[in-house]
Amino acid sequence: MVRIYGDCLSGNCYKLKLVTELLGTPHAWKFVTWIDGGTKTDDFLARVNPAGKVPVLETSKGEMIPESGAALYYLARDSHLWPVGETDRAQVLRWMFFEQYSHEPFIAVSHSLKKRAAPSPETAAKLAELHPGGVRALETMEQHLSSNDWFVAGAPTIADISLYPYTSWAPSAGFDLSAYPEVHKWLGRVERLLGFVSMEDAIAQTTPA
Ligand SMILES: N[C@@H](CCC(=O)N[C@@H](CS)C(=O)NCC(=O)O)C(=O)O
Repeated sequence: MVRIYGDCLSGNCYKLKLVTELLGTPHAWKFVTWIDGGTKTDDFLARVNPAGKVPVLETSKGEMIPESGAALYYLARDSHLWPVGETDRAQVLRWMFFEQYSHEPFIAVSHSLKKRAAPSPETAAKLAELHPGGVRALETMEQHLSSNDWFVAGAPTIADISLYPYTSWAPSAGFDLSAYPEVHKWLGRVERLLGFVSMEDAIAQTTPA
C-alpha cells in the first residue's frame, strides 16, 4: 500500500487525497504539517524529503516521491486520469507546470497571506503585487474552458486535479470568481465526479483527532 505524508490544510496535499479518493486507491496517511515544523525534523529531511516539504508519496517499495505533480502521475499512471495519447500526456504536463509556475505562486500564496499573515501595509502591498498574476492565471483558464469542459482530451485528468484545489480557494484569496463563469462551471464539474471529496472532508479524514 502507498503512504502519503502531508496534511490537507495545504492544497498540494489535498490534490493527493483527491486523486486517491477518485480512483479508490488504498493508502495510509501519515499526518505531517509544516505548521508545527514537522517537515523540518532530522528524520523527515533525511528519510522522506530533503527539500523539507509535503506532500510526499511513499510507494509500496518504500521509494519516496516528493512534489505533488510527480505523486499525482504515479498514482494515476494506469488510470483514466492519465490519458493514452502522447500529445494529450504532454498537454496534461503543460497544465500541471502552468499550475506550479503561473497559478499556485499567486493564488495559493495570496490565500496563505490572507489566512496567516497579520494585516499590515506590507501584507497589503504583497497581495497587490500578487494579484495581477492570479488574474492572468484565471483568465488563461477561463479562455481554455470557454471551448473545453476539461483541460485535456475532453475528460477529467490529473491536470484538472492539479488545478482544482487552489482555484477553489481563489475567492478567499481575494479573486472574484463571478468574473470567470467558465471556471466556476468547471469547479462544479470536478465536484460532481464520483468519489470527489471536499477539502473539509479531506481535512477531517487526514488530521489526527
Ligand atoms: N512544488 C511542491 C510544493 C510543496 C510545498 O510548497 N509544500 C508546502 C505545503 S503546501 C510545504 O511543505 N512547505 C513547507 C516549507 O516550505 O517549509 C509540490 O507541488 O508538492
